[in-house]
Amino acid sequence: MNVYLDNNATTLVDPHVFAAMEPYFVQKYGNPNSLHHFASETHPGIKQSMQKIYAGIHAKDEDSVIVTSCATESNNWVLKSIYFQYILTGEKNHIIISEVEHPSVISTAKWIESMGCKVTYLPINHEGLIEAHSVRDAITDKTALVSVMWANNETGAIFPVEEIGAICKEHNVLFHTDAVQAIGKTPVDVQAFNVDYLTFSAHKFHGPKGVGALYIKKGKELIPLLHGGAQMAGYRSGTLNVPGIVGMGTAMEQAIDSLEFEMSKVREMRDAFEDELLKIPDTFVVTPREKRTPNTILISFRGIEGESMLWDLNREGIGASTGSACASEDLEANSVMEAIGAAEDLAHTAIRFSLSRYTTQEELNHTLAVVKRAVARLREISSSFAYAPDGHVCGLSEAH
Ligand code: C6P
Repeated sequence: MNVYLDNNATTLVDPHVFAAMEPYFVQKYGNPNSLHHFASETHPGIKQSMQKIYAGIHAKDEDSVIVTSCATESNNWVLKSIYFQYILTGEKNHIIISEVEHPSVISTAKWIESMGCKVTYLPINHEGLIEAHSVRDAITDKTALVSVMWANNETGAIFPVEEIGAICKEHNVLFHTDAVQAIGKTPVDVQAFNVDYLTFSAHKFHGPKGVGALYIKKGKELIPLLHGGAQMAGYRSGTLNVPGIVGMGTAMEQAIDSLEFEMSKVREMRDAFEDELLKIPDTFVVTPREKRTPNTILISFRGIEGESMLWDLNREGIGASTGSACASEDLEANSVMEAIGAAEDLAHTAIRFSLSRYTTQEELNHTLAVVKRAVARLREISSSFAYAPDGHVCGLSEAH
């Protein structure tokens, strides 16, 4: 049986999304900026899809939603534009991010830092959460931007975006949030949460890869990074990815329609699965489940290298991860586990299971059986841990 439990890395394209996109590859393939009917027949699809995207995040008509190639591009754009607009000009000298942002934010912040900007990296607490007061404490009159993700991709922890938005508004500081892991899993409302910039990628909510967006609140304009044909109101040049836009719009509509299901049924299945996993001795989950997106579990199995567990799972058809897909080849400890100060051995034992609305109970039953077998096998041969006489796992030094 094949079981896909890596939905925080990417998702299956919803069949409705696929069907909506198809005509824009083979029939309505004109360049929307051309002056003939091949172009104009793409316009209604683009317009309707953009309306669905605006509605999905509660953007106002006067705000901008700029289609990009992915969240990585959107995140780079916000931070680099802020650098050019406020830091390079000497108006401000400081930005604030969390220490568990996606690499597309952290690496860009480090680049800005290398150019002379001060960067504050907000810590997470023992539950893997950012505390809103830490944002208030870090803001100075030279702070240009706060960038804190809506939900963490490793733990699913939902950060206090509403409070952070209010703090930024109060201090007149721009607020960006990376909502890649939030769309379709928790309500996202840029107006209610005082968001100035918001990032997402369609492939995380059953849309196609290679298309994402950046929301820009009216009056909080950024400078374009891609110059050329002045598409997207001059914000981002390049021929529009029409099938991608239609796919993202349809995926957004489906995600909003499925939000209730995700927050009830998927959560219920996740919780029951997690309860069973936690019955295995010496297992740990960092963030309390009510403070997480409904689909995510980051769990540590003491004594078992995450990569070894993945190998056993993969052999039985199950796809999971040790954390972020883009960090999975470096064999480093899980970054969130490190950030909460977990001991090195525990930090290497994290496995991320991320469900979707397509996950079935049968798949979870199969996964549970495989995990139990894998834990028994791998703990038997673990070099760092041994079984104590009562059957529990303990450090070798305790066992001897
Ligand atoms: N996280 C994960 O396994 P792109 O690749 O540009 O579509 O999305 C980047 C990105 C940005 N922000 C967050 C919070 C993300 O989770 C991701 C992608 C994947 O966790 C791949 S590293």
